[in-house]
Amino acid sequence: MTVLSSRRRFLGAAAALGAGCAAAPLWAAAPIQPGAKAALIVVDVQNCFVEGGTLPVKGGAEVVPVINALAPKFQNIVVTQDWHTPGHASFASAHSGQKAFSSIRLNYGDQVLWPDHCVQGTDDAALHKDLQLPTAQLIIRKGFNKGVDSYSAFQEADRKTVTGLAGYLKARGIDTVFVAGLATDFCVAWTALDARKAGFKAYVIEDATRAIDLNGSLAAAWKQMAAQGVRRIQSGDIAAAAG
Ligand code: VGL
Ligand code: ZN
Repeated sequence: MTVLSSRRRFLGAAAALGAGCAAAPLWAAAPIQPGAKAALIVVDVQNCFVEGGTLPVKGGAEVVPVINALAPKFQNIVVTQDWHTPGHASFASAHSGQKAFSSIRLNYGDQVLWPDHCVQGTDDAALHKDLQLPTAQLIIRKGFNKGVDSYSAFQEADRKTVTGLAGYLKARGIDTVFVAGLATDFCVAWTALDARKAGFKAYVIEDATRAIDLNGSLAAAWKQMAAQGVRRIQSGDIAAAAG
């Protein structure tokens, strides 16, 4: 459409409606209304990933009120927890001479090495205390195989072992996922990308995430997500709960 014809259409619509009667500006995109076939996936909003935790993400706790406000707009909510064994293969401490935030090659591919974090059953691995998701239906724990990491809520880093989440969502007739939580460039991005691979429509709600941003990982993640059809939105793009 040319600029001229779109402007004519806009002016025509404004004139037809008359001044002052439209609640939203005519040029705003229609809000997204998550229905029965949509699920909110709240990724790893755990003590380990906020200030005072073992792998704090800058501003991590700021996603909590945003996610709490989104929750009533969804009929389906899935929560994930990073849930590692002690001595997990993703921990730098499990590899002699290796430092956190470096990378090594494991049998399934490249692995970033992290500080020990989110160990099963510890307070560090618990969900953030202010997270209010009373209607959440499923908690997926991931990264519990000692030798394999799992950023994604769908599939472990060996790219073979599944968590069962795709089957669960499909069995319940869900075809669209909205991903929020921590961290944008690791567990959120891998979850959204695997959702696409499994055939779901996928949105990432940017202001409901915070990133680690290691060596340009955040920009790389957004680029990869765009290429795979993951849509980047803001929490304000989602409509209030119906009814
Ligand atoms: C995550 C690094 C290591 C995440 C989990 O939740 O994004 N990042 N484990
Ligand atoms: Zn982890």
